[in-house]
Amino acid sequence: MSAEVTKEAVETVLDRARARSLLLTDCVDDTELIAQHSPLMSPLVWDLAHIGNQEELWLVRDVGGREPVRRDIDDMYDAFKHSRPTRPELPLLDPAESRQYIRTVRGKVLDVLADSNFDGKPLERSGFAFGMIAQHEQQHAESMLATHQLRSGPAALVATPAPAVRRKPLHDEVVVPAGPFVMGTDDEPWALDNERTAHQVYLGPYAIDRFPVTNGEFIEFIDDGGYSRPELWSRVGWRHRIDAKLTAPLFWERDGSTWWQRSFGTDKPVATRRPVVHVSYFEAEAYATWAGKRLPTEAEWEKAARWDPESGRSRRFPWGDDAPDETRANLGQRHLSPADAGAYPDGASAYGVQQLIGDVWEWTSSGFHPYPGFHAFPYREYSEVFFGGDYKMLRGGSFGTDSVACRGTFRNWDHPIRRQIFSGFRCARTLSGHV
Ligand code: AVJ
Ligand code: FE
Repeated sequence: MSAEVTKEAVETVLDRARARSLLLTDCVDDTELIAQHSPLMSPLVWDLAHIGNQEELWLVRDVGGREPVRRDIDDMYDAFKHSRPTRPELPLLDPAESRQYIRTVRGKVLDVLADSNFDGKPLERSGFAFGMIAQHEQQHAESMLATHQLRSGPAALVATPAPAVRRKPLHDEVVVPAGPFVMGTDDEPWALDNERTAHQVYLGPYAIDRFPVTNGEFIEFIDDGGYSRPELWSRVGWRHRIDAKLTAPLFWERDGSTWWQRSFGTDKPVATRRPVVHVSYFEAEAYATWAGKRLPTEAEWEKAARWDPESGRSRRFPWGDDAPDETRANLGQRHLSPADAGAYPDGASAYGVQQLIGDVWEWTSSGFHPYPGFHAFPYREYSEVFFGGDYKMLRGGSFGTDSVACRGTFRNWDHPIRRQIFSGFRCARTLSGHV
């Protein structure tokens, strides 16, 4: 979004989010919508009505000051009151009721939008509350996509294959010289509370991989005994590797000398030139150690992605300030996998780092902490209650992230053991001396 956010633009992103939620829930039958496909995920029908409930709370009631549509269901769709494994036992709205509910809410929201004053109170300024709700729906759509990947049973989703690159990418890194840069933002209209405020950070010299680590590279780590060498793993990481019996990324299976990967209901040989996906933080960390490197910090990731040393300012996206499109990043479930390393040269950052936005969420070594001047907005439960917890930050978005919920400043987080998300990584290393 540029500084001038129009109501047409708001309607476009709300429509796009809704079309995707419906696509993800209309492609399977009611039994599949009600089922819990993994204890890590909600039933799809819970996500669907939860999307509508958040929209009702913030846009119909708070911004619009209108009468509640269904106050009686607030408790059931409050993520903090019911943990994921317990959600199937709730007397949830059934699929037809859920669809009806979100349709009713959306009708009222379009009415509220027409009346809203984008220059008014903070929640409505630049359409923030509407943007927040569009991002919320898209975040749940990405979770629903992860649920689809966990489903057993035949493929329900279709998409064109992600772009391929003939040439094998070089093991290649980019040097980022020492110096300050501006992290976070004050003027991105739909930035969430944890992306604020803009502040200067000084970093020493480092190198960062030009591309995310690929499946082919990850296989070299496996073949070199990566999963059986405790010295490559952190203490907690190795503990987890043993307890969870990790031997390869999630959804991988070996057949003789060939690695196979289950992807949205279809088995395919692992595509060696694509970024590795479905690895935990601990696996990423072990790989980096094996490679003689480490994971980047959040600040290192963001400087490589946003800082333009020539103009001395941070960009909204690696390539500049323009919104993502299909020539620059693999986003929005346009493809159902990451694209080959090197597939988006036009998405390169000022330093020449590629595929920072889209393809895979990238693990960083940083925990979740507020930036200077943080204040919870509009609710503590989006970010603040997670600060200091057992989380690692992920950056850049995946092939399953919509562009409304992805930008150079966007911060995601999860537990370091998680790998049902579309998580990969790239490596970095400290450089010594003057660069
Ligand atoms: C920011 C992706 C970790 O999905 O748990 C959705 C986003 N917050 N509903 C999540 C979110 C409330 C959140 N993440
Ligand atoms: Fe939510």
